[in-house]
Amino acid sequence: MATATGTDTKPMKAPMKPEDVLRVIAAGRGRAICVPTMTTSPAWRTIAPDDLSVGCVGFMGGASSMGLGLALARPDRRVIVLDGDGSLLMQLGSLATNAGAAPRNFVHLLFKNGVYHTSGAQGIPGGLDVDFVMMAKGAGYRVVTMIDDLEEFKRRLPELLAAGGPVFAELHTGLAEQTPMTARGGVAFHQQVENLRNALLKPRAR
Ligand SMILES: Cc1ncc(C[n+]2csc(CCOP(=O)(O)OP(=O)(O)O)c2C)c(N)n1
Ligand SMILES: [Mg+2]
Repeated sequence: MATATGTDTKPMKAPMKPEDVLRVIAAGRGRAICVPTMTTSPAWRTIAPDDLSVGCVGFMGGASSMGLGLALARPDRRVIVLDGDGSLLMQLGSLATNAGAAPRNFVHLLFKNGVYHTSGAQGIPGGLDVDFVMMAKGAGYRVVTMIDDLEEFKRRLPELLAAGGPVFAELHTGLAEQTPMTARGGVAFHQQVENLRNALLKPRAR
């Protein structure tokens, strides 16, 4: 129990910078299809400006469903979803859908910042206390974990990407430098889909 003096509380660990986390993913993803959403979107299009990503902007909680469809359609490719905590909370049932479909090539990375940053940083219900790892495990994901340290993330990402999914990792991250509201633009959704389709149709060329 916390006290006014805070003497019996654990020291707070500084959250990882989301941009640093994204750079580690970009370096280790190989040919994986990536599905960023919310505050991962603006940074991802700078860090990984390729044709193998398709952003989920606007439909909260839809990123992992889009990733699931891609993973089922292309079992030869790994699919990495870069999700937001408020978004996932809005579509919690998607955890059971993803786990039930059991795609071995599906990696769900949750950027847990405790707020709806994109819409003004209002606190999400439960804030940072919501345990998404337990929820994913309860839903039936095969591999679940929490990571709050960048060096550990660097070390463990290859193992998470090689594991038989569905894989879920709750990443403790701070606020991104940009949101889709402060950094508008990027490639239109229909064009991203077209680019991804073209890239996937000639896998040997990539
Ligand atoms: C159904 C629905 N309700 C509200 C919104 C408005 N909205 C857009 S982004 C956002 C917050 C997203 O928060 P989170 O998923 O935690 O991502 P973060 O911005 O923190 O990266 C909200 C409330 C929306 N797009 N869809
Ligand atoms: Mg959030």
